[in-house]
Amino acid sequence: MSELVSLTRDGEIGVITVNNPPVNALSPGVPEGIAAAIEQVKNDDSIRGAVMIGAGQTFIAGADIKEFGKITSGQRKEGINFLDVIKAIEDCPKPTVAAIHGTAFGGGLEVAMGFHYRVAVPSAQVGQPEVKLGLIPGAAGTQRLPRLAGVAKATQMCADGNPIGAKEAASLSVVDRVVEGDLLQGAIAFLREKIASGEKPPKTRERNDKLGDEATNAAIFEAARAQAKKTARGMMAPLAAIDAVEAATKLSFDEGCAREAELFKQCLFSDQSKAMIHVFFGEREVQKIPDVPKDTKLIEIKKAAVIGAGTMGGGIAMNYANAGIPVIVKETTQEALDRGMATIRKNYENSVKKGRFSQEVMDKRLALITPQLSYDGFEEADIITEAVFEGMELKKQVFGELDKIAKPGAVLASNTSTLNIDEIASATSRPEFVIGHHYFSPANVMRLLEIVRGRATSKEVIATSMSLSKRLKKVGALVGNCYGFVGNRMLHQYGREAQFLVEEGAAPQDVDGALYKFGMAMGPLAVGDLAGLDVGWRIRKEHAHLQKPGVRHPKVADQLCEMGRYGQKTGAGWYKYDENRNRIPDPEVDKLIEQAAAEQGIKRRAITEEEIIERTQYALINEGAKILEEGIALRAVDIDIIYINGYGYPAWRGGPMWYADTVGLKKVYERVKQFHEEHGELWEPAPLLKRLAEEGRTFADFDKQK
Ligand code: 3H9
Repeated sequence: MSELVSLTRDGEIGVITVNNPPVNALSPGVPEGIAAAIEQVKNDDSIRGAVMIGAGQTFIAGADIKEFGKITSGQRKEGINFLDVIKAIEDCPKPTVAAIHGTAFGGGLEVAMGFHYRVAVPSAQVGQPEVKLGLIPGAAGTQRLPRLAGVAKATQMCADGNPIGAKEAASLSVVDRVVEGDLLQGAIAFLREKIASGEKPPKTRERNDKLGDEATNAAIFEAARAQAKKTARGMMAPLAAIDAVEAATKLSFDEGCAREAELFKQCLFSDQSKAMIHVFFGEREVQKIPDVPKDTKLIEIKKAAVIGAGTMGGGIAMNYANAGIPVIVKETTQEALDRGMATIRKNYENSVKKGRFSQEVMDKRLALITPQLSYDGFEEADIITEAVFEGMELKKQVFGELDKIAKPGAVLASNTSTLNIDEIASATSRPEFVIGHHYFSPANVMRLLEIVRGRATSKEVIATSMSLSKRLKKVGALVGNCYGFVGNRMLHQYGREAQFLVEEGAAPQDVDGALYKFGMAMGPLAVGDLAGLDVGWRIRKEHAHLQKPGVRHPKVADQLCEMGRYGQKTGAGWYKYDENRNRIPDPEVDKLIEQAAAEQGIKRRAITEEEIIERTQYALINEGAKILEEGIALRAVDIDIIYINGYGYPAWRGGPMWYADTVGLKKVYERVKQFHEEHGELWEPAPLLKRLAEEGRTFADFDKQK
């Protein structure tokens, strides 16, 4: 045994404790320790059975994810094999119980399923989340889970990766008993009952009664594949997971395990898995701010207020209510307030209809939102978020008013998506309390919160914002202050190239289609129509004075707006929309595009999908490299996390900077140089991109060496 796993006694019961903080991952030493403990239980005549429990906050949260990178990079020679350990647990002649609290995820659940019985506290969760890392269960999870939960549920759990709670696990026989009160004592009591009953310890791998019949299973797998192709478009792991569960229904247990191992290996060595593991660690890395220590004092957020009940303001208020924080929403007219509250109510009603939560939960959340026209109660708010129209004068006016009303020490956040946070802060006497909280539409759904640090923003306000983002179930990413910050500054380049490509010869549906195929949730022109083309138009007009003369800029979007074509909300934009909001290519737009091209002397030509991807992606990457070098983003991975959580970038590509690494920075830089020659100064190569390319390095290296 090792320090990571101990065996103690409670009378005639052996208690195996796994102690590998923070999440008891199956790092080297843990499986070996469990095997040794089981061996001792087997050989010690005074022990009649064993319970295994996790020390600290959880049972086993899975394999140690850090080990996968070591295997694929060749640093670790042998693969990971837990199968023999799990079989040894299952073959133990004395009954064994896994006592689960926190999470039994991935390899954790696979180990637990090797035990003869499982008990869990009500708050415990069990699941096979491997697909979220681009993997499939690799320690017989796809073989044992269907034997406990049945084929349909196991297929779903392995393919979508979502966990289930203890109660549901018990109803599916994944867990044998839900234990109220002390888990260890409950598990020991359960084990003693089993010992007294004389029941032969059941082996999961021998339980074939839930493996179903061929016809029913075929329908389950077909439906699951169709679902995976829709909800996990472009991803190979969910389909591989379904194949592996299917193998459980068609092959012997050992043959099924061999098939699972084969599929696991394919996934492990794929670019997709490497990308998704990068994203997993990235989401945790972004929470770390080098100059803001972990123990920075936080401002307690008990009450919130939001200015503006429009699309953004309403969504932001819902975030607070969802987190149980009372929130005031202020508007300037009763009509706007009523409209905003009606939208909030409708959103909640839809969630209840879809079964996401109960009517009671909805009522509670709605009751936490106080709509009003005045600033009454703002003096008690610990945080006030401004979500008015994107215009500097208006924002400064609002912050001037807030400065007079807000209590000392309150966080004053602006939901600006582009504007200078220092200038907004200058309207107050307390710039250290001013920060950007840039939410993404719909604000109650999108996970990203771009947190914009002003010159004077205090560390307490930054730490509070980062911690708040977790409470609001968001991924908070700290960025520096510049026009458009990280996300929109890059988006500007991406959108620009999409529009140039259209002027140069691609149809809007060609550009959107190629990027959708690449994996983006939606193409950029379709996104423009969805978000409202007038938003960008208003911003462009406000910044018209910054436009350099002689530099090309896209023409068509402005012309669409001048024609009143704002996108979906007006029934037309880059596309026409039918009553069901289906996109339809519009010959009128084609004409407009041809005209714009002619006016600029552009000879339209056939444009390949490859060029569409390169022009749009490399525009993102080149700007990303500039942002990185300027320190606007702390790390390349921060940019990736921002793009995945705020801009519909496919997680399986790892984000734009990771994607650049997979293409190879040398190739990206060469193309950027060519585009620079062909298209001029907008393609000025980022010095960092040039340097890394010439040194044969990657953005991931750059992060490591920071
Ligand atoms: C697998 O099991 C494959 C098998 O089929 C077998 C194949 C042969 N490994 O998230 P947190 C770190 S695949 C290594 O902030 P929370 C994490 O990086 C695995 N490290 O806490 C962080 O480190 P740091 C299947 C891990 O309370 C710290 O722990 N399992 C692992 O919000 C705290 O994490 C999964 O996919 C790990 N497995 O959430 C589960 N897990 O402090 C992945 C966490 O340095 N994990 N860390 O930044 C989770 O979902 C969440 O971490 C969990 C806790 C819900 C457990």
